[in-house]
Amino acid sequence: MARLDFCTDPRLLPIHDKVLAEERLSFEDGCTLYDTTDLLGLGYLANLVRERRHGHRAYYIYNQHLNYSNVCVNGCRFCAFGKEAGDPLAYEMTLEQVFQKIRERLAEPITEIHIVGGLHPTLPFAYYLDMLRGIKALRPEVHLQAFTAVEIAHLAEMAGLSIAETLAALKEAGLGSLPGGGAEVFSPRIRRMLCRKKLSAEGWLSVCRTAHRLGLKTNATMLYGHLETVEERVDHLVRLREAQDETGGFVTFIPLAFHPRNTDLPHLQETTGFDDLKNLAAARLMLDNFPHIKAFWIMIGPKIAQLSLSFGADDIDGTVMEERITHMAGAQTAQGMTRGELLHLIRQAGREPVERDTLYNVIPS
Ligand code: V47
Repeated sequence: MARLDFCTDPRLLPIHDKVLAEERLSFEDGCTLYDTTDLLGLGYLANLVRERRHGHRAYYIYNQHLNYSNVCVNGCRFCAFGKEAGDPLAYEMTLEQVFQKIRERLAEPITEIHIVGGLHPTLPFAYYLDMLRGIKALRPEVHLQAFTAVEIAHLAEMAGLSIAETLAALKEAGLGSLPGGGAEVFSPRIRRMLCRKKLSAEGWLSVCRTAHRLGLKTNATMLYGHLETVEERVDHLVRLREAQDETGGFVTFIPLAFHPRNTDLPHLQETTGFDDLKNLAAARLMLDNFPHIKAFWIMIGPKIAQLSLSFGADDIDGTVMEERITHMAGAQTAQGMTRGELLHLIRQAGREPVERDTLYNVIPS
């Protein structure tokens, strides 16, 4: 067994051997990664994998988030964004308002529009198709990363189409890939407690498999820091790893830090920097078949996102510009960052900034 002099948790040593041998980590290993308090030992292991895959590169993207409506029939208890129709805080953008958001930033070198909303009870399928077509008409070169697997299942139901037919129609209208939201934690116990009406884990994975089969890449997320156990976190990662073995269609994994304000769980504490880094590092080590691990700075703050570039993450997301889901739940981060701010964070961490598009093609500077 190799020695790591700074490692204070001997349980990490056999895992270190596996990492060096590029051997897959087990469910039990995953539990150890979450259980340890040896953050530096854990980070060292995750950084071995991160640098093996990506060297010193740290990716960022010039993107724009668009949350077209928060009207939602699901009523998830962890969510402060979704509102019932008629709620004073409910909103929905007309297509003209959506297009105006895009027009306002036409002068900026945006390569991705990231679109997520609630499960709206009445908006017709044509609204979504026309949204994609209209944005493409304004910005033909942009990649549309739109609608989580949960929204896709809802649209299919509204349109009376199969998942494959729904995705094919959206792709035809300009859809480029799916964001990773809606996965939450796959555990049926958590879904029963927190998001009873939401698409099941099997349903979420099935939409992703169908998307992959149609040539659409997707991301994956895990919402952590609420009522989930360590075992439920590891189970979530293992199930994603198995799905990725089958299709290879996942691009990035993004752990999402729970924000409690204005939710049904306001008594819960915010996640800590320690747990944020642990989640990124454990994901890098467990998800050996995921190309990228993203630190979403909006949720964990720019400073932890910067540190995470040495704890497994190779991507820091991007400019974002306007975000509602986390900010309605009390996020104190800014609404967006400039390219200059992103470059500063990455360079100060000793990494080499690389601008990418959604599918990680490098954008020459
Ligand atoms: O699915 C909801 C989460 C997700 C809260 O694919 C919350 O690159 C924290 O999926 N506190 C939507 N999180 C956002 C999302 C996403 C974000 C960034 C990048 C990508 C990507 C995807 O936000 C939801 C849910 O899991 N969420 N409420 C909350 N209170």
